[in-house]
Amino acid sequence: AATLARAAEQSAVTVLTAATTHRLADVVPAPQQVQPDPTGDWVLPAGAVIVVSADPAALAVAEHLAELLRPATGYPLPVTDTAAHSLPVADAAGPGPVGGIALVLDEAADLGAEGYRLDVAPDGVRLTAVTATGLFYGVQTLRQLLPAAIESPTPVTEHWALPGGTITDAPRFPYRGAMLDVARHFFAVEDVLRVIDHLARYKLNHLHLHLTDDQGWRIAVDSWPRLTTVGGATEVGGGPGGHYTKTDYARIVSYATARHITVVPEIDLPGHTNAALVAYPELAPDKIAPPPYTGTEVGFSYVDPADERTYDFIADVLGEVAALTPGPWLHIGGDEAFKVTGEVYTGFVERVQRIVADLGKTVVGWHQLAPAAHLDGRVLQWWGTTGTDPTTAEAVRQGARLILSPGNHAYLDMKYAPDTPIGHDWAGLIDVRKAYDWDPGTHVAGVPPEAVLGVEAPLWTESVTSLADIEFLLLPRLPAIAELGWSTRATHDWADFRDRLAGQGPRWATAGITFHHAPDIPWA
Ligand code: TNX
Repeated sequence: AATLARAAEQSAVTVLTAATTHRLADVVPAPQQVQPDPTGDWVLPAGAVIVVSADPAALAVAEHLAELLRPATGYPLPVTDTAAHSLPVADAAGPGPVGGIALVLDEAADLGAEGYRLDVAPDGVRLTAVTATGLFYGVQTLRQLLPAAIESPTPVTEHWALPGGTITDAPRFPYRGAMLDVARHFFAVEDVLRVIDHLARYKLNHLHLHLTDDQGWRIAVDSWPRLTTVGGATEVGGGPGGHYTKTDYARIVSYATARHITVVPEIDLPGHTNAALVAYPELAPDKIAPPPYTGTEVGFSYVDPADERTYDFIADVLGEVAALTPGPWLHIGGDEAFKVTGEVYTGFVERVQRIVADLGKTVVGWHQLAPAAHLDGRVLQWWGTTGTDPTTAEAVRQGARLILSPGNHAYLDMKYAPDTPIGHDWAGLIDVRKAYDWDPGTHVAGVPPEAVLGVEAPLWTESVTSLADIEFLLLPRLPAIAELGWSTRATHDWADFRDRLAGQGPRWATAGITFHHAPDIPWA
């Protein structure tokens, strides 16, 4: 009788599994290779353990996984490293621990620096990667394969089933980012951390912070304190503005680092500098402080390119920002400096590029930097809407690499549709399909795929005043850009993407994340 009862129980479990298990391919961004094994489904038991290779970075990823799974499951999910644990996870070819999740670092695995393999079998789950970063991406995939209820902040009763099989995955491009403009409207550290969470879900690895603009200066610089006390006290629409102390910025950087995300700070020069000029009129061409600016026009302000003091200022600012920033990049803007033209502009940019290089950092700038002389390693960020610019193509021929942020596909401040309550339309309307249907590898004429470092989705915030606004514009388009950065072109398919994206809706809803119920997505 006991045997019969157990058989009945098992078949009930099987039925439930069939009803609640996702397809192994239901992941955004699309994984490179998916081999489902319908006999391999696994259910996370209450007593599951997470076992991890004895390595501090891998251990941190295992803890991150446990923290993602504990709130909804209510399970303890203890984390132990293999040195302290007897389960046979060191054998990379063998099965995972019975009833557990193994995170295995394997230097010999053929998975690349960011790749991972996920094996789900009836006796457990094994994640394998060469680096902790690869494990982190595997964790994001694992999370998406659990029922949407896993996003609940409080315990729920669920059958925590995972679909059986193997995923082998790695990114197409090394640079996958999003930008948040904290200058037009200021956003608290907590909001930025939440944006970082959204990036991490979709395997983005760069957060570009647009820290300075006409309407506000947002990062503390000890040697020029009025930048924040005066320059930080304004924003679009006349609100109070704000700024990040060095401690605030360090918090953002460390939160990002823990999620394998590199912060790219932007100090926009020589234009977009009204807030700095209000604080330090000596930087202004006429040495007269302009009035604070809280409107949304562009292109009127600039620091004096003819005054040596300007370059002292820039060296001080970039020096302090570089010292706070562990990542390799310093973004120097360079866009819309309409009043600094020709040789004055290129001469200015060339000097600033040198300052960045002397600080040991790599220059990133908007593609307006293109006519300035090449400097080794420099990266241009394409925000054009036409797909052609001979000057940019020439800069690439000289060795510049390109980050793709085409205004008419990747600008998350563009409206979805004419009736979108916030956003702009100067680069056109961007519905989800428009955000998805382009190829970063071939988008700009004369720029070969090898010169493309990756993609970035910028969010300008002239019309954005709250975290809910940010999320509304980010979701569901950010995953589209993330997929273009991560997934191999062979997986590109609108109908398939649309269906996978639909499955994200219940996750966001469960997690309390705002999103646009875009009509082109068949929301689950
Ligand atoms: C252009 S894109 C800008 C920003 C604005 C944005 C609004 C770029 C490099 N400059 O200053 O915020 O358009 O969409």
